[in-house]
Amino acid sequence: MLAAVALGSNLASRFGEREENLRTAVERVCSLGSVVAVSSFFDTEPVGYLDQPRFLNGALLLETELAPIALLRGLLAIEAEMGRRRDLVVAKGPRVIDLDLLLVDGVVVDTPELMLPHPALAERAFVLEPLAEIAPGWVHPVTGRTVVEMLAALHAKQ
Ligand code: PH2
Ligand code: MG
Ligand code: MG
Repeated sequence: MLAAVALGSNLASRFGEREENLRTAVERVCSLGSVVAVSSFFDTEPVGYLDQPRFLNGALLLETELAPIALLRGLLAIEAEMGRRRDLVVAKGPRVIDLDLLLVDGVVVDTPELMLPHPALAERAFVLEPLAEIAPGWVHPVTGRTVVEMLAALHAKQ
């Protein structure tokens, strides 16, 4: 199955600055399947919780045999191994690495542990912009909109 994953970082870590964090995460995601595309990395203004450093955001496409829930757990394990702490910090606050599962083929899931497509996908330019580079025509299985259409709709709103 093909999956789309968002990457974000706005803190330095033992791996280096934000860019090294994203590159390290991409390398580690290779253990979950085959990474078939990686976007450029975009320097972005923090959204939501504003009092934090700027983010570096990107996206990748992963061809994987893992079921969506196993893939999610694999991504969370990589975040934890890279030093992401969920216990000490504010929600939506600064992080060494954030790996969000955005889309898996035509899969729609709505459980407490996993929602697919990612519920905030259509609202986040910092996710749609990099995704539009590597999967412009990927269709949201609920709204029927492509990534490029979602991005255009978001820009039209702002
Ligand atoms: N992630 C958040 C909250 N705000 N802003 C930007 N620019 N990029 C992010 O990845 C981001 C954010 C929570 O996941
Ligand atoms: Mg996350
Ligand atoms: Mg996130």
